[in-house]
Amino acid sequence: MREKIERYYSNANKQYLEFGIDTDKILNQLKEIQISIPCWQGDDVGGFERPNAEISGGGIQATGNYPGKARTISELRQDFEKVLSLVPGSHRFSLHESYGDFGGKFVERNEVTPEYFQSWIEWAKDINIKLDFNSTLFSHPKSNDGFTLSSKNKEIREFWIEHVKKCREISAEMGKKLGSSCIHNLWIPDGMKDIPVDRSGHRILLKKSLDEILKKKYPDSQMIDSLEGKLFGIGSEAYVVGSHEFYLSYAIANNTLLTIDTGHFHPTESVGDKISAILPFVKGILLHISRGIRWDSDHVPILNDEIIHLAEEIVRSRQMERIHLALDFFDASINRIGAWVIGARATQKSILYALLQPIDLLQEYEDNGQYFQRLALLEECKTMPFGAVWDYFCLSNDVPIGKEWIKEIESYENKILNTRDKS
Ligand code: RNT
Ligand code: ZN
Repeated sequence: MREKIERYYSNANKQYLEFGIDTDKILNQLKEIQISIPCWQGDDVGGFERPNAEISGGGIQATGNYPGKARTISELRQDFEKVLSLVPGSHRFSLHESYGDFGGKFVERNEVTPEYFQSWIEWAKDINIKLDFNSTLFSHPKSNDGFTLSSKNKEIREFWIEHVKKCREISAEMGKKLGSSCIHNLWIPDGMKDIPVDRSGHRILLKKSLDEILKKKYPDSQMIDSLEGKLFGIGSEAYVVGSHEFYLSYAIANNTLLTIDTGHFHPTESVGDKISAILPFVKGILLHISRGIRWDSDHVPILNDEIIHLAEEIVRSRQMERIHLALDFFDASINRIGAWVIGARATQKSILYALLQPIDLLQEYEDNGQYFQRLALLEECKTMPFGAVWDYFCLSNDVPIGKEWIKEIESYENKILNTRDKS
């Protein structure tokens, strides 16, 4: 097997060299690109705040009831370690606040401290990964009326302001302890089902809350803030306070990152096109790579046209260090470890696909007005031996090649996941 993959790769390498592309160099580059993988794919966004916690409210929804979901912190860690063994390269784990190690007691969201995340930091050190973090402003009675940081009720607003302040402190602790800046992402569910008359009031309150939250500065080496807008959610169809325009403006004015979730736009909008429009104005972009079907359905990303276009724009920006790759999906209808791996590998494949294009020549054609040549070359890229390069990448990073990893997941399901529902 190894010998065959190496032979195919060596041929592919020659073919790409004729295109002016050095695949060895590209694979070294790909190896360094970290993807922040969401903890919440492992348990349908349940978390460990209460026993058998389930996602509720907030306009997001995990559908499906495939057996074997992680019920405890140790099961979630075990599952994620399996994922890491099947995804080439070294990656990050993105935690929500509701996944703290609360030791069986209930810790209110405004009282959470870094101590509840020490065991996560230790685990991350042990397995040599980095962490990212997310405030959790859904699945809570204080967000049930549809508003959090933009609530007209001062007590509710202050409760959530305190929560996010605490989460930033936790993020800084993670970044400091692990020696890698932790991105703190903030998404809030605030919005209305039907047409509001006071759109502005909530937005002014949200701005004030954010100003208050961001007063405390942390060094970039510890944590960086990112803000995530969206178009609509279940129950917030008519009005979302933290819309794309709101956060785009806020991020530019306040030097934060902007989160772009690929499921948070109208289905006909091109998210790839947004990269070059936004990047010159913001500190950086955090991508939540997801696959929406008809709506923000959070399906597992696959190697489709949208993700390829996005990857091409990331690579062509030539500023990849300012674009942070993260995934955001939660599919409860298929094997959850399999979902994680498909999404992570598809994202890596899309970046590899984009890196393997002769950008300089394509650019030259474009600058010369040689549009036929540009289109023809882009078409030729599609039938280059991309798969042989991907397989070799897997081989040289000690993860299963081709479809081999499907068997690994099947056996993990038989040995581990299938025992969970019985115990
Ligand atoms: C919701 C946002 C948000 C969540 C996670 C669980 O629409 O996309 O990023 O998916 O925080
Ligand atoms: Zn998201």
